[in-house]
Amino acid sequence: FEWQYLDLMKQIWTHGHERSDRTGVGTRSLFGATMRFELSDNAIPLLTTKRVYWKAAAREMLWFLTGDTNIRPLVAQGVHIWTDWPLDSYRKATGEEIDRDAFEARIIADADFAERWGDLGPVYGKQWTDWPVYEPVDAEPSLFRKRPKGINQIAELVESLRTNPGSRRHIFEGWNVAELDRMALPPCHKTYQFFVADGKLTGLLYQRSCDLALGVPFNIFSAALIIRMLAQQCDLEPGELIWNGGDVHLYLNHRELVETQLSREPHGAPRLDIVRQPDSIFDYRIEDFEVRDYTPQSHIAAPVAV
Ligand code: THF
Repeated sequence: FEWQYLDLMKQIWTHGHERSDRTGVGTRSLFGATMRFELSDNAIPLLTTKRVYWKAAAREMLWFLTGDTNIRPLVAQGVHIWTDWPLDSYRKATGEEIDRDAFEARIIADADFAERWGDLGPVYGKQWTDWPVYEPVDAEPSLFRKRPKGINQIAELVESLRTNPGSRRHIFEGWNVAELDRMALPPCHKTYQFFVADGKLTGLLYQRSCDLALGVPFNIFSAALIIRMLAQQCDLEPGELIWNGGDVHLYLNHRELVETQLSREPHGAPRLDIVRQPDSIFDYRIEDFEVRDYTPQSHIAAPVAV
């Protein structure tokens, strides 16, 4: 499976359009790409040409499912992948030259500080589990009131997979157009669709913007993980993950990572076991996931563009 990733990386590095981007770093991009990953026999798309910290990705997925949008619980678990955005807004707003560790320490130590500076706005978790709904006020039909509880797309998805597996509407969506401007970052992995056939659950992820070197290794693992969790909850076998990328890019400051990784060859076939069957899709814990046969080559560090 991993050659698809390496081939895409090579393709973009050699033929990508060089463009300046929102972050100012500069990228090479290609538009439109597909990768397919087989998930049967517990196979999991975890890259072996560099170590991928899959537990951080799994913790992030569990955090999405809680509906939380504040980085505090992530930071408390040693997951740093979302810190740079709140840190950047804090620095810009206050002018304070606080470093990342000190910022994270304050997020942990001071709940008020975390509430003020640690929130990402209505990003993934919020839209997935509590998509806002507005309804007209009876007495004044031109006024709309926000329903106390929004739509839990994940709960509804589990229900629809169980009761109407043949549906073509098994979707959850992060791209809430009306709320994009309040998000620290509009969703990259924005649409998930599912398909049931022959007792197998296949998932398709459409990702509009894909940081191939840093984000995508996490994103494909996470997407495979949610397919596995949903399959377990719905008594289905895992089928495939189909990953569709829109703007797929390599940041120009990832040259060393790209060259190192392209000089390596994949080896082994990692598996993911889910060792417990929780009562609901919202009750998974990190200890429920065990990866085996994963002997990756060394981690390759690279800076994230904010
Ligand atoms: N913005 C950019 N520029 N790239 C992204 O991948 C990205 N994301 C999320 C939101 N905005 C993004 C954040 N997800 C890492 C991994 C995932 C991220 C952000 C950063 C990262 O730095 N990974 C390193 C270190 C991991 C660690 O220390 O645990 C790595 O080597 O994998 C895509 O969803």
